[in-house]
Amino acid sequence: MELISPKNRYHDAPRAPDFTIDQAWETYSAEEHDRWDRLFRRQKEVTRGRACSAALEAMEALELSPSGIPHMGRLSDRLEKITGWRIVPVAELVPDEIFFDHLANRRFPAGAFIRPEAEFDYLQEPDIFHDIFGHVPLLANPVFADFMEAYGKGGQRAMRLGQLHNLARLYWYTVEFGLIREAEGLRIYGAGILSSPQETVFALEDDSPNRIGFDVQRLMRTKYIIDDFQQTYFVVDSFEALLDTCYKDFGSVYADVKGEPDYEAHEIAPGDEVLHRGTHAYFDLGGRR
Ligand code: HBI
Ligand code: FE
Repeated sequence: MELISPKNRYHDAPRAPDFTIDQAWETYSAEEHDRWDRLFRRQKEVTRGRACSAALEAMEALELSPSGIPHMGRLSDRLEKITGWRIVPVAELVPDEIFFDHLANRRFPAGAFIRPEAEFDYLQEPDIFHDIFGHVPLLANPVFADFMEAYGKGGQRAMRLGQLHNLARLYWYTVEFGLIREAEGLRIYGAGILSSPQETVFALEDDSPNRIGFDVQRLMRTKYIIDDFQQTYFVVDSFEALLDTCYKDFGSVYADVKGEPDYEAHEIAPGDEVLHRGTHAYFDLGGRR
């Protein structure tokens, strides 16, 4: 029986100035490898027919599988051959400027710890399953890989302009909770959805949330919630469309939204391309049960 270990045994790991640590892959216990396998098998099943095709194809190309917790260095060797990205182990959330610098240099900081059994279904902090199952596959898609580097560079500028909160909303409603239109219908690309069995179904199939066409200015004015399913999901037509928003000068977008009132997470705004007007029934029942 696994000793009741502290939630995150990497919390006090020695770290480099860029907050990276040693993954110490050989220290994962059999229980931790088994937990990865159970998380992987369940999520692989529930994302079938729901994850975007780019993510499903990348999982095969990267040989992600239920064969224990991945070794980030070896996985990075495969990823780097495709888009030049590497995965660097970190203990937990790192300061924004460190995070943006990694992204701007095609390094994705991934938590080295795996969630405790007690938080098998849901945890707020990004553990290795959220980061590798949720975020890493799309880094193998050349256009999304370019978007993530551009996002990192945009984040560094946003910090200098004091506009970080706008860019955090862009990250949240795309990288973490984004949907994409495919020929067969809506599909998921946001890591926060892809790594959550419940939200994978809720985001696509529940009547409760709004589903709205992606509009960067509208999105930057929209509040979000961090401890429950989203009340609104934004839908892009393609990763090229997402990348284009980064090549536009964000400065003008910030100027346009500055001083404009925020939208609540559940609101429909004038001019929205409404793909589904949510009933908000889930939240009227009190949210996370
Ligand atoms: N650090 N390790 C890690 N992972 C994240 O996803 C992360 C972070 N630091 C900051 C952050 N995300 C968000 O605030 C971004 O919007 C910057
Ligand atoms: Fe994440």
